[in-house]
Amino acid sequence: MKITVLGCGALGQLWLSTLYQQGHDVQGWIRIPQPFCAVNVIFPDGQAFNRNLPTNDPQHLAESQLLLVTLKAWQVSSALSSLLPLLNENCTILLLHNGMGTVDELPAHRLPILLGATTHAARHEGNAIVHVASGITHIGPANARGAAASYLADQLHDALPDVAWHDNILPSLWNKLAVNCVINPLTALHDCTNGDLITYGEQIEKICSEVAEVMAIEGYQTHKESLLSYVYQVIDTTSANHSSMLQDIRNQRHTEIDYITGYVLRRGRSHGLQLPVNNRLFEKIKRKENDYERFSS
Ligand code: KPL
Repeated sequence: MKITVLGCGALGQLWLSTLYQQGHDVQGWIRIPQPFCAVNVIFPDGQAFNRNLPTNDPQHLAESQLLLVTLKAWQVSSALSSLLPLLNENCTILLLHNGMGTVDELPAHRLPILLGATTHAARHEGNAIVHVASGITHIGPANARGAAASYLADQLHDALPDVAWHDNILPSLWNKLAVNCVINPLTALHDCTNGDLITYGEQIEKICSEVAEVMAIEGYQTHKESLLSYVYQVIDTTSANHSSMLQDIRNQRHTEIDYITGYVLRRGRSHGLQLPVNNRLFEKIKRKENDYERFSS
């Protein structure tokens, strides 16, 4: 299959390497074009993939059957707006990022779109990407044409298992959103690993309780207890991780808070809900972000 991976960060390189190894015709797409993308991944079993893969070939993009978007949530709509006119009408777009709400920002189009959430963890170490934890990628349709693209779950599963297809992907995305509402801002504010969060039980419970309230009013069957149990499971399996938001704050990069806690606050507000605990976390992260962005612009 011809595939373009938009974004060649840790997750992008993980997918590029595994799809290439599976025999797919892959290229990367990066903001500042370069002749190739150096993909250097070390897998959990110690095996390494180290190869230069092609990038930014417009012909390859036009013929791609899948555009796999691994950008940060806040980069998605502007990057995709310029690429949408270059894609063929059967190209499926899969958005894989933390948070929700990007699909509502895209310009009108008729392409099949899938949304996904992954629990694979990969991070930069020197020049390499280390695939630190295997996980599950949940995918499903964001529009009617996306519903016909379930065959992609098998292709992606063969490259980087596990991949699970959901006819209704939204409950999985909300569960992952709850995890990110807890782990990302708390680790960024306390400058700690995911595992260190077990000492913040009271705050974790309040965050989950507010997210569960929004989910319930949006029509999802959920309880604070089930969100809590999922959050603690992820804290446990990723205990040594430095969350993506902690890394963003440490490196003075823009964070995904607008699409994580910000998305929950927007949905809550539309139902007249006050979410004081999540609101405070949102403001604190925005303040940190503004402190360094003020000086860089
Ligand atoms: O998605 C993550 C992130 O860091 O962004 C979690 C699941 C919290 C793992 O660190």
